[in-house]
Amino acid sequence: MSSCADSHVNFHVLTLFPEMVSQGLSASVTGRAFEKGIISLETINIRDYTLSKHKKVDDYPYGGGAGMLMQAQPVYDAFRATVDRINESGGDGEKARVIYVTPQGRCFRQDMAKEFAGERDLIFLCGHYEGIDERVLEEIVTDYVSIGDYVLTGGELPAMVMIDAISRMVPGVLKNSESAEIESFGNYLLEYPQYSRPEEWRGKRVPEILLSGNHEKVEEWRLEQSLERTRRLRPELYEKWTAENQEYFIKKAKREERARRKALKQKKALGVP
Ligand code: 21W
Repeated sequence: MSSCADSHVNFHVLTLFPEMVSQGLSASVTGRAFEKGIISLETINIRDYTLSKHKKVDDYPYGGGAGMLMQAQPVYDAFRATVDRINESGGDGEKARVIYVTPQGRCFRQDMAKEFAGERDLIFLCGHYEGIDERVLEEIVTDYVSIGDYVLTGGELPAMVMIDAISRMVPGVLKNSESAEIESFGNYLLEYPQYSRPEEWRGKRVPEILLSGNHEKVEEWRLEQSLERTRRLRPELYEKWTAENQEYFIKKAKREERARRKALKQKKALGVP
């Protein structure tokens, strides 16, 4: 648990398909962050650690049933080698979180991404076939995490999804302006609609307020849009936001009350009944 200011995160991925993971993350934002050295990625091919003559890493499940299981030995030895490498690089491999990506895990969320972004080393274990021998999981895994209730063919895509989400929480990966914005909404609200040139496209105009140059009014409009969308599409997120931002509605009610009084005063002054 080291969440220091320059929190570099080293990702270590144990997998049978290392090139899938490294290639998938080499583009775009994560790719640039690897190049800049803000985060690092090491893939460990579990097959490289098999002791079997034919490089076999799977076998039949005891008790019968469909499909094959990844055996404990190659997974464990790949893990030990990773721990050793972390220790050699000045970290504490024994204390590193080991995330097993599995449909049986806790569902991955933004708060978990933020928490993992504070770690120095994260070891991801990707399963294939029907799963992994339970005994090695008991021995090495600290966190069981899923990305949602649908069935995939392996854990590589979930690991990539999590690494992507964790990476953008690491200071320096995103441009400062982008990351500040995320924090201010606490991730509870959906995004407001956005527009770029031209001002009119297929008869549809950009909302006038966005062309006004009144930054304060624009921010107010965007927040209202976000709130309205969230209330309509994700009521449970909306409830969370309102519970934590009661002062927003109090301020808004006061602002509206002031505006009402002012209008009333003006009417009276003009002698409107
Ligand atoms: C899917 C592996 C189904 C095994 C016990 C007895 C990682 C994933 C995965 C996968 C099975 C995630 C069984 C959302 C996902 C993943 C591959 C079936 C059969 N178990 N998040 N029989 N969805 N999926 N197990 O699929 O590895 S995180």
